[in-house]
Amino acid sequence: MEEPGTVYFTGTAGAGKTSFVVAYRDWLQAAGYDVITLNLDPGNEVAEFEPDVDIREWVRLPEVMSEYNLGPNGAQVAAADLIAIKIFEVRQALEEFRTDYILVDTPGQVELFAFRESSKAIVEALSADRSLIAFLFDPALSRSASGFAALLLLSATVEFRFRLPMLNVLSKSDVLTEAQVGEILRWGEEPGALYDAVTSDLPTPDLALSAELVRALDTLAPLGGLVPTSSRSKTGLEDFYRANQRVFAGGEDLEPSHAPTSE
Ligand SMILES: Nc1nc2c(ncn2[C@@H]2O[C@H](COP(=O)(O)OP(=O)(O)O)[C@@H](O)[C@H]2O)c(=O)[nH]1
Ligand SMILES: [Mg+2]
Repeated sequence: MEEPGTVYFTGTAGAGKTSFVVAYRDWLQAAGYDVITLNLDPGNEVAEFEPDVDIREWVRLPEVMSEYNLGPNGAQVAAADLIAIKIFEVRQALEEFRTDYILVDTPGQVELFAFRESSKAIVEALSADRSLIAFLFDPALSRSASGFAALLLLSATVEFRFRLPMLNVLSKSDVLTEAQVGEILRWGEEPGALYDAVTSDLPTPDLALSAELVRALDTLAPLGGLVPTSSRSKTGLEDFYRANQRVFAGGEDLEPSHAPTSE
């Protein structure tokens, strides 16, 4: 059997990672694919999310806090390194499943995933060829041009750190109007439009900085299309799936392992 495709979900706290993992798992299952979920967030508290493999079996935030006498933030940082120590046990647990897809929910705070050396070790230990990172753009930040530009930089930072294929996702798009979604997509496609919007956003625009920033974005993050999705209204999931396939199979659609056939 082919190695499963592994999708890591990252983005700022509250961007909708856990909800997206749940919605996308359900979509893949309904489409006939085998999919399992892995929770790597030791602080995950979304009740509807029952991951198949859960890091909390090995690393629990309250226990890290009391054992090392740390507050919640310190405990998150310590936990990120403790996860790396347990990662081969996590991999063994994953290997007990035969599956097409592994969806990985990552720690709530993007910096714990993007900036800890241990995260790179985790990703290397868990998956080889067929993996990608989905970076979720929170609509609350993406609505303003400067917020969107900042997220583009963050997404580029994640790509720079992991050197894995990236898919940028506009999450919770149900909270935006169609016009807002259209504007955000345009910022992603036309750096000039983003530049104009960023500079008109700022009360005293630092034009030189903004211009350099937009140039950097243009070269760093040629955004291969931002995919608007909503876990609440279950939209964009098929588009996201197709984008996954373009990464995993070079554009070819995989046969679902037990999908109902049309005959
Ligand atoms: N309107 C709307 N809210 C969402 C959607 N996805 C998640 N949320 C809400 O956004 C908040 C954060 O979601 P969560 O999945 O926990 O984000 P995470 O911190 O990135 O894992 C929760 O209150 C969710 O109910 C969505 O597609 N639409
Ligand atoms: Mg979460």
